[in-house]
Amino acid sequence: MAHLSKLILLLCMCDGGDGKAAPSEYTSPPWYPTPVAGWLDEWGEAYAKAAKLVSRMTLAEKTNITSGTGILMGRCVGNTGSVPRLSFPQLCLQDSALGVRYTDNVTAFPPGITVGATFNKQLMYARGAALGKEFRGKGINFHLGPSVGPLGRKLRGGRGWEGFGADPVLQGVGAAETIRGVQSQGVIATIKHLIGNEQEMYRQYNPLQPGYSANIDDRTLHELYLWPFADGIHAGVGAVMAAYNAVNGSACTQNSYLINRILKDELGFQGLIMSDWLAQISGVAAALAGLDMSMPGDASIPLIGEPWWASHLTEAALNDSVPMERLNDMTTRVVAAWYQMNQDKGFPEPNFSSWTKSAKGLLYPGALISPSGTANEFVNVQEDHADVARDIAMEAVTLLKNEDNLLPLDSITPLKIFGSGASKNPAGPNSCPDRGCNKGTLGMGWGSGTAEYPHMDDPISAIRERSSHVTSYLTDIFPLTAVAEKGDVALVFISADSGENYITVEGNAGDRNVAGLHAWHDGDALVKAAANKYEKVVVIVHTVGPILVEEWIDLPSVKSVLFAHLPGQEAGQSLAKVLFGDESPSGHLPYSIPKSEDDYPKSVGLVGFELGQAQDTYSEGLYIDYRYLNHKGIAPRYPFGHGLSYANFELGEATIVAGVSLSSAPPDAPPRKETAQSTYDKSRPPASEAYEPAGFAKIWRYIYSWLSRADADKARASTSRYPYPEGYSSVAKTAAPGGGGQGGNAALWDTAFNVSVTVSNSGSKAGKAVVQAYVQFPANTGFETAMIQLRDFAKTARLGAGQSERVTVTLSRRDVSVWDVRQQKWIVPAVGGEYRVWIGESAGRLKMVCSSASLSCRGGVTGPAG
Ligand SMILES: *[C@@H]1O[C@H](CO)[C@@H](O)[C@H](O)[C@H]1NC(C)=O
Ligand SMILES: *[C@@H]1O[C@H](CO)[C@@H](O)[C@H](O)[C@H]1NC(C)=O
Ligand SMILES: *[C@@H]1O[C@H](CO)[C@@H](O)[C@H](O)[C@H]1NC(C)=O
Ligand SMILES: *[C@@H]1O[C@H](CO)[C@@H](O)[C@H](O)[C@H]1NC(C)=O
Ligand SMILES: *[C@@H]1O[C@H](CO)[C@@H](O)[C@H](O)[C@H]1NC(C)=O
Ligand SMILES: CC(=O)N[C@H]1CO[C@H](CO)[C@@H](O)[C@@H]1O
Repeated sequence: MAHLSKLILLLCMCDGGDGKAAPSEYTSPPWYPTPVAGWLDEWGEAYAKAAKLVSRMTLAEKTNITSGTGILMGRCVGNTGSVPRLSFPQLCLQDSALGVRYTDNVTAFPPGITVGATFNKQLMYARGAALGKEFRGKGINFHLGPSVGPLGRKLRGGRGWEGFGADPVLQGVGAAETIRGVQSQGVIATIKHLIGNEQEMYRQYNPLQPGYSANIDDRTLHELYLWPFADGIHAGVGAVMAAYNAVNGSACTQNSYLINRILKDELGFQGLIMSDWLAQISGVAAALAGLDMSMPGDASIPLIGEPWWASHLTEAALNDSVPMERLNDMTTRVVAAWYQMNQDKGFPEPNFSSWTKSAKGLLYPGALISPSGTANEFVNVQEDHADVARDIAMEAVTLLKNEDNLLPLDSITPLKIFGSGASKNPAGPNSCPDRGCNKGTLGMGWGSGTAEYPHMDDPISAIRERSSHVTSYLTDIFPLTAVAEKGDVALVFISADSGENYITVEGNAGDRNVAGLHAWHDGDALVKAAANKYEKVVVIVHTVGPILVEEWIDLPSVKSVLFAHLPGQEAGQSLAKVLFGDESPSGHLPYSIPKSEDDYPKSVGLVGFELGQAQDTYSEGLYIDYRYLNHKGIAPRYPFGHGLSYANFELGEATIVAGVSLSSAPPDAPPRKETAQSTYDKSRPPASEAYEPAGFAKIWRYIYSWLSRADADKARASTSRYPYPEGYSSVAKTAAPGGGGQGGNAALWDTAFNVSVTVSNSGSKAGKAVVQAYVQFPANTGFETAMIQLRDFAKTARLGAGQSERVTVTLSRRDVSVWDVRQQKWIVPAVGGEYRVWIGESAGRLKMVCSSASLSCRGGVTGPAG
């Protein structure tokens, strides 16, 4: 969601975006009609109930619930219309992926990137469940998260921190666990942004320029960017959000191939897809292309009461432009998602307002004249969720370097603390709207992916509790007054921030366009100055993503480096527990740290700055992050997955067992079952179903689905034919070969191989170990693949000295497959060929390998990337 002041300036071109065309090899073929949902068993009951209810709805009732009522026209950032006659309520949609946005008494959890760095599936789920409880407690039907797009292809991309890391499996596991957690509370999760939203600048359509086009080939789409969406759908996610940008030249909100064919047919998505806020650029075309919900309801110019849908969709159905089958399907998808999460059984109504902090306020701030009433009930939904937030922030702390075992610290060593990031923003942690500044401890990036901090537990307070010998210099310029005593340890806090495009912070319009990959506020100079004066320096980094550390990482006094990522509200104790050794660090990098930005190809840099549609062509294909560096033989400073511990872990006996017997393609999916929607009357309804009731007291500029009697009659009598897009058809297509279940062919999730390994702690301090499993495909299969690819991971319990645990990681059929563009299926490129499963603690440090051919494992090896 973007910010109002900027949105108001966004008048749309609304033509599907013909700017400078995408390279001719990148096109999105037309794909119509939208598959009618309800054929999968997991959703069967919800569809049966939904069909029963929707079959009783009038036309204006149906179009009321697939559109928002307009921005600022209700308590939430998105509010749908309702069907009062049948007791179907308005639905509330609310940001963000890390906590309930725009309200109080909630938890500001760490964002996705920090969650990814824990490599802990239980914590991923626990955060999802806690989020679900808080959203439910505030009366929110749709949680607008998790975010897995951006995937993290661009190191400078502004919103990568909202997702779990620069790898499809880490993103996919993070998304699936979050979704299961959120939906366990009866709240509909919304996986976003479909797809290719890898940078912030030039993402939106505006009068001068269409949003950029992400030009992605089919195999790269499937193996990297679509992968976590498939996992989310496999986990049963109820909603998807379409991105602002285009793919292959066609806007994501109306790309029929992307929505109808890939999302709904191949991935078997049974929920609903909504637009990002004001991302929709057409009415009929978007409906035909498969969009199901218009958010927040306004057309391109908000706040004038003009919708793309609602009354206009009613009109489009009456004049026969949008077939009733499509309209019924969108409505049914919304109602089915509501039943699927049991929201028909006592779901609370919203009890907060996004638009005021006061108890009373305008009910419809977007209206010129709005009634006032209760706005906030201040329901406290935090429970003990600060514990989950703190555990995540702590388990994410990633120790990159620890020479001479400088860490952990004791309580008597004199500490000198540098950097404004050690303490909270003096003006208050929420003083900048949507966290649009980098002042004080950086707990999250900026934009719509934020929440208000209920408090900020800052590092300096937590450190002072542990040590009586603390001197602090909380500035980013090294103070001339800094004193040095014998035995001093200097702790230097530096940071790097980014966020969403509608706010520019220190010249950065979302992406790190000015700051590059260096620490902000000249953090490099601060570290160097401290390293010059003190013999023992610990660098603590709060960051949205990779930063360059080359200027100081090899300085002899820089002994220890900790990445605390973005800790959310619990930044202090989580760090102190690691610094002072109550817990060993157990975080691992969710991306690689390169030595230079030039180590990556130009294609993953920011694009735009030109007339016409900016073209973002994924010419690096399957090679991003460690996949690229390995492919080119470039050593990173720290590899993906790297993270040290105070404990010392060793891998013991390992075994590999085969699961299902593999065949080239997975077994064909069974034919689709009949959907409950097949009972619908598909004929065009009478105009009377759209008539606005006499005497209804309308709120000015609110979006309604009714038409005046005259307009309804006129639309119903229209005989002109809609100029359907090329390739349009209303005849159902045969099912995509790659489909079958939720997320694709159900057999893709069968176990191909399990690897079990014993991890033991041979050190003297307790800690948790992370086991990472990377697959290496057989050579010469006809499919080039990345040297190694993360496929699964596991984290042990806290192992004391001498303790061990046996962990199992799983490779599914999909994990040993490639996407075959010609067959449009995942295929195992070499059935019976030798797959190697590398086990270790980072992509660069692999200590054991198992072979699928000999079904045996060996230790004492060096990984393929050295
Ligand atoms: C985009 O174009 C590429 C190259 O032709 C094609 O492989 C891919 O399927 C297209 N994707 C979409 C979503 O249209
Ligand atoms: C549409 O929703 C609004 C807001 O909830 C409600 O006032 C109106 O009655 C609904 N219209 C229909 C046709 O039910
Ligand atoms: C607010 O949420 C609480 C807890 O979920 C619920 O019991 C209550 O009904 C809600 N308040 C309002 C005014 O809807
Ligand atoms: C029917 O109504 C819709 C919505 O106003 C409009 O976009 C479309 O062009 C109309 N179709 C025809 C054939 O006039
Ligand atoms: C693989 O491991 C999982 C998780 O431990 C287990 O549920 C499954 O049964 C195992 N499958 C095989 C073939 O060993
Ligand atoms: C427990 C708690 O944090 N309550 C707060 C809820 O929100 C109101 C309004 O902001 C505060 O006054 C309460 O202190």
